[in-house]
Amino acid sequence: LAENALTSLHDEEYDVPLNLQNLNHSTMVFTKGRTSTSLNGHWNFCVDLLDTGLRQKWYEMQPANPVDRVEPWDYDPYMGESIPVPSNWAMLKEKWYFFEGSAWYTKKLTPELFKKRDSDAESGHRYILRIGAAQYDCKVFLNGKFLGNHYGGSTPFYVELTDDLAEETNWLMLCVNNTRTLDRVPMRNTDWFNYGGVYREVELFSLPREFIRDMFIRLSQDGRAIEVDVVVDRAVDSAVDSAVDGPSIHHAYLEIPELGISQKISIEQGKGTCRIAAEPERWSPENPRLYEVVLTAGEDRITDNVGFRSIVRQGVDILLNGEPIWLRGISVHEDDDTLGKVTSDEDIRRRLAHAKELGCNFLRLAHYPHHERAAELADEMGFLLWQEIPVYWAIDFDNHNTLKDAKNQLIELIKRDRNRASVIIWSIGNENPDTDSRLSFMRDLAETARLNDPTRLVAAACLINHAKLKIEDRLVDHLDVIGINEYYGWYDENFDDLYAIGKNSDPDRPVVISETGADGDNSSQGPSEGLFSEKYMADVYRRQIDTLQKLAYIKGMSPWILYDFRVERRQNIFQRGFNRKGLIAADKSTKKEAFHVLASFYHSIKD
Ligand code: GCB
Repeated sequence: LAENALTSLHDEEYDVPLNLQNLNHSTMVFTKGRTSTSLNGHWNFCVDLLDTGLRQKWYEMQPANPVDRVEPWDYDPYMGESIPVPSNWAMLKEKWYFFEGSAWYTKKLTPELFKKRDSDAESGHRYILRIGAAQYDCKVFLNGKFLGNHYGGSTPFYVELTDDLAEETNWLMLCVNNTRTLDRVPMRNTDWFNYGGVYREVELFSLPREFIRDMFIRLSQDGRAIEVDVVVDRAVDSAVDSAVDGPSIHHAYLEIPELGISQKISIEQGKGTCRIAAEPERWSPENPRLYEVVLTAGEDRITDNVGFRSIVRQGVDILLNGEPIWLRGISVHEDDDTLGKVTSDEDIRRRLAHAKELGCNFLRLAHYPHHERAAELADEMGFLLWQEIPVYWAIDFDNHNTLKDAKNQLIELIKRDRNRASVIIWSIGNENPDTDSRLSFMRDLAETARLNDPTRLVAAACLINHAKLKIEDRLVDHLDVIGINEYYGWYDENFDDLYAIGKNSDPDRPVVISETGADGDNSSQGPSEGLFSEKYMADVYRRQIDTLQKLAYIKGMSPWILYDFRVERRQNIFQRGFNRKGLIAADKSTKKEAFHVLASFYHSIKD
């Protein structure tokens, strides 16, 4: 009740025209490969536990005319403390470690940022702000005007600044709120840390008046052609548009030089679609072949590096380029001992290098969309990916706003990464109770995934009926791949049960063990044997491998997890604020015994 009251306070009492998910997937812009101006770096910052800023309208306070103040504000967004962006505030100061609430970010945008450059389009400019990720609700204000808000902590969002830019200095403000509420996705209870803040890059894009908003390119289902969908956006109702009365775009041109493709695509009412006969070399983990793709439309031009491959489910098999594949995987969180959820190419490359050392061809990026560089680097280095949205445990399946939020996060993830050959699975949930409302909620998500991307497999971490000792979940009928999280040897001690489940279940589609594992504290404080010891953990891995490899319908596994990761809820003497199921400690270098157990299994089945 208290939580709901707080939500409605946000909407009504603060008098901000809050438009839930105003900045949703429909505002997305294709930005990969484009040049941008970075707005990373220092931003003025202030935590605001009581949401005073929304009540006092700090965003309306302009530095140019401070005399307009009717009363003193309790904070001055143009002075005071600053923090780096991207960052998570929990990692910056001890007093912010557990802070949950709103925080204000203010950045001065100098006129040079908007000066016309030689390379710029002739027809005018549109300025698009891209925020890589902000946990969880982000309200965007420019020069005191509310431009929209975004829900969802791990997907990028875009806001057009063009019409609201001042001639001289502009002030950009963000109000980011990471409060966990029952209606959010995820809700309150998660097994990872609630890192608040703007923790991925902030960029400004200068685009021509008509620009390419989206491109979806893939191998056709029959494998004989390349298919592409294009969306071109035209400035509507903007000052730029009324000033320049140019024609709208009727054609786009696709080039894939290495395949000799140069194709004209008709655009009608901003949309075009095309099938081009082609025989590209297939992308696979062994041969991660990427082709440069160039799309031009009017004065706009985008490029991408794309791999072409097929992925289908046939009976209990997963076929990559027509061949059955076994997924030698590992689960990973986006978590760093000192940086929180801030990630970098170096961090992702280290993760993939460790996965390679394990003998993996597959990673489960749990439990929310990771940085887009993860899929780009997996494309380059040859890994298959399971990507997911945080429909985690018991979220509010009866709430239509929760569904709206989950669907939006799913579409934003799919639209961001659907040109990545590495991504083979969209996962729509993790260990959710089998209720009627959950079934209809998740059926809707499965349909949404297929509608936005008919070329990949849909999965979820499903349920085991522990009384009947078999896989049993009504959601299974709506999936291509059944994920199973099981912790025999850890939460469930009796290993014979795992064997019984294996025998009692007769799934008609592939099963991937999306999680299994055990905690192992390998520090000097860790026990030498029994629960929480490295030795016990390694034993669990041995027994798991021994049991699972006998089940023919299991087509892969992604044990939990590559690195120890931070979480508020685990505070026993061996955990000390971390989930210690990592094969490698939180320092991302000290390997535990179980690492070598899994590596020797994966290397033994590799060929
Ligand atoms: C699970 C969850 C995962 C937890 C893990 C654990 O089943 O999906 O988020 O971290 O178990 O360690 O308990």
